[in-house]
Amino acid sequence: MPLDHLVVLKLKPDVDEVAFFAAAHTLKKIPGVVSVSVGRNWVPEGAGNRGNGFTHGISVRFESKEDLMPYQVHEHHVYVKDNHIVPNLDGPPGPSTIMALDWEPAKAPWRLLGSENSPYSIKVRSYFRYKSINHRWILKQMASEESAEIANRAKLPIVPTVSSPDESILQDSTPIIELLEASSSSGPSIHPASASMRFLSCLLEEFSDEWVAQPYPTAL
Ligand SMILES: N[C@@H](CCC(=O)N[C@@H](CS)C(=O)NCC(=O)O)C(=O)O
Repeated sequence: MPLDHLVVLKLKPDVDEVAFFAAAHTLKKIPGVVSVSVGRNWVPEGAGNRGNGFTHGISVRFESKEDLMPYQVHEHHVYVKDNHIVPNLDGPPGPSTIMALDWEPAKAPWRLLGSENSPYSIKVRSYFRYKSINHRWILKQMASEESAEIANRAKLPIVPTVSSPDESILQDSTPIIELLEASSSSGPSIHPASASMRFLSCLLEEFSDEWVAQPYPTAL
């Protein structure tokens, strides 16, 4: 998972921005750095500017959080900090001239559009709970903007309908669960370890899911 590193700076009014921006971009050559963005706060003073005196920002994306500490002590980072950042600060290095934040970008949750009366919805919700997958349960009956937004992207007007973190739509409870099971390594498996028990488990699932719900034939 990537790590985003944000540094917010209060630089002197007469900072040589061309040199400062060029130096910041050279940080890209440090191992683990995916991208660098640097610039001046473009909102003018008095026009809704909420910079609290801070004037510039540098954001660095790393391949992973393991890259941050080696970056901090990397000789090129130390060079850029000592020669282009600290001398340009509008005051001594401290809380009023520099701040930094680092975060792993949080994934949007899975969203499960379902109904309390729908056994297929409850089946998929049980799976999300069993695997401790971060998700939101959205009731179709509530007819909210969010439920309409998910339903409108779905091919079929049925529940459960699942919207993934990357906004793709999944339908039909068994393939939804199998897809999640194949793509996640976390949590307990829903399949028994032995091949014969796994076959039996799939057979029971298939029977209960597709056939037990069918109307019983009254005449042969
Ligand atoms: N094979 C589908 C069946 C889904 C299904 O039949 N859902 C019913 C509710 S249990 C449904 O949405 N019916 C239409 C509706 O409620 O508007 C699955 O396993 O997800």
